[in-house]
Amino acid sequence: MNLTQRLLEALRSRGATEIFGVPGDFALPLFGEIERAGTLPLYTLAHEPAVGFAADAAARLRGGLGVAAVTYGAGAFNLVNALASAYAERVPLVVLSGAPAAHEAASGLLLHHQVKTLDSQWRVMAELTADQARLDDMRSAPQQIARVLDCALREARPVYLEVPRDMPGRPCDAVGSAPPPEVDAQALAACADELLQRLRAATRPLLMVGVEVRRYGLEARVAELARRLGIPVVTSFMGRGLLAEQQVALRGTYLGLAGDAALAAEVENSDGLLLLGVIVSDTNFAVSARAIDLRYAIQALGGRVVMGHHVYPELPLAALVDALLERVPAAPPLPQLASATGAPCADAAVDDTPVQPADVACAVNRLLRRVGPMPIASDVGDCLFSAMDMDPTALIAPGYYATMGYGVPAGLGVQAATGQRPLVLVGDGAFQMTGWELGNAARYGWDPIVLVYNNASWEMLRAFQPESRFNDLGRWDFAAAAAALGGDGHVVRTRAELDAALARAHATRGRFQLLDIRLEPGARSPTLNRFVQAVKRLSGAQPG
Ligand code: S1T
Ligand code: MG
Repeated sequence: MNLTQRLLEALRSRGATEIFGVPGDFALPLFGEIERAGTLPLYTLAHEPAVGFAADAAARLRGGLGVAAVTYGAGAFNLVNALASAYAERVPLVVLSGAPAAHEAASGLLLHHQVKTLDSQWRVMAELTADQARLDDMRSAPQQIARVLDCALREARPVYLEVPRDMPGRPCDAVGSAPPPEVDAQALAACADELLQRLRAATRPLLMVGVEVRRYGLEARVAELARRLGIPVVTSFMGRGLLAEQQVALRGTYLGLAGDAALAAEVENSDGLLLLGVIVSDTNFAVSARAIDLRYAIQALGGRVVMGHHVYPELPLAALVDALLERVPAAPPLPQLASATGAPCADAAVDDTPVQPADVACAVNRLLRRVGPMPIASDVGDCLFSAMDMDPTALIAPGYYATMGYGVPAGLGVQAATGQRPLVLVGDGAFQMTGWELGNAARYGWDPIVLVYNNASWEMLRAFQPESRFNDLGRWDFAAAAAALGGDGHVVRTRAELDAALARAHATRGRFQLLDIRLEPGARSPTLNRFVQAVKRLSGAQPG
């Protein structure tokens, strides 16, 4: 078997179920071998940012590795922003890049796609990945592949494999799998005992779950721990949707001053705040009414546990959760819990009232309460804030790195990787960046339902700088564009039109459905309004 076949086997055995890519001459041999092998389906998209976002989404929702394949230079550098997002948000994304063959590198000529030196790309990729390898020697390739792929899963970070174009067909030995690093049993026991002692000493203990709980496939075990601890459970902003399908008494999502005041007070006043897999970022904690003194919190993130002035390094989250479960007796089964819901929406009449972002959340809640859960891929913008009022369901979004352009490619990646039909939430500005990728849906049989929050504006920016005219985008007619891309467009102006269009879209399979929701410029979700007020208040600016 050749290098590519071995690489594909190793990727599949670590959870990869497809490859997204855009080829180029330095990657043609690699793409050709991938297509010939057929081990993993190869989905080419229009532009490398979408390749990265789709592979990211596949990894986030399905678990295991996401795979993005690109050509050297122009392709790989186009991928940088999506790769940076994956690094920041702890996603095990594998980048496969073609590269010049050794004899070409030695030609003495400047090669096309070359930047400063032939290693410029390697250096940029090294800054955005947890490990890298150049597969130019078949004696070391199997061990390099195992080391790099196992690192991606262990660290929940992207990694980089460079494949010179004379290598993909070379005979290669099988790729083994390095055993996971030993965990220090004594340190783990000491840590678990101290953590439980702190929780028992607290009068207001509380558990907050974050992205690592999903990255390491721990939702069921963390839900069991939550039940056994019997303490309130919330998710971080980025962790919205976690435990949604688990029987846990979930209070909701912590949004500080931008969210539910009572829930925020519980978090901010807790004297035993246990943060499991929560990225301590401004988007998770910046708009706190009362600065949470994290020195008194218990933080388990990135393979280490910090409580007070004690640091326990090299303790994987899975090992910690299992050690805690061993120490906390099973709880009596909970009565059937009403799952946490989003906005009540009881009073939202479905009538000819002009549609607002809050109405979108209510309409989605009504749909999903009728048809059952659907995964949601959200872009950055008010659409993500409005998702906070939707009933918790599997939600993926770059809530911390906050890059636009994620939503549509991520929806395609979700359907490719899981077969589940997604809802995509995206603003008009973000849709202008990568919405065009919907043109690929038909050839792969994908049919996402895309909700475009068309407010003719970069509204999030206008919220902070209303005087700037550059936030006016003009009204693009996305519904009209849908047909050209192989889908169905629905113009929505009122609440009644929204419900009807959602029902029609859900009933239509085999073609993507695009709801072009015509919002008035300035129309914002309640959560975005509270977020803006909170940021202005905390920064001392006059609330607008
Ligand atoms: N470019 C990229 C790739 N990502 C970004 N996050 C930005 C620029 C900055 C930015 C925002 S929010 C925003 C921009 C340009 C406007 C989003 O407009 P739209 O998609 O229409 O959504 P909405 O109208 O709901 O705001 C973040 C804050 O940095
Ligand atoms: Mg907009």
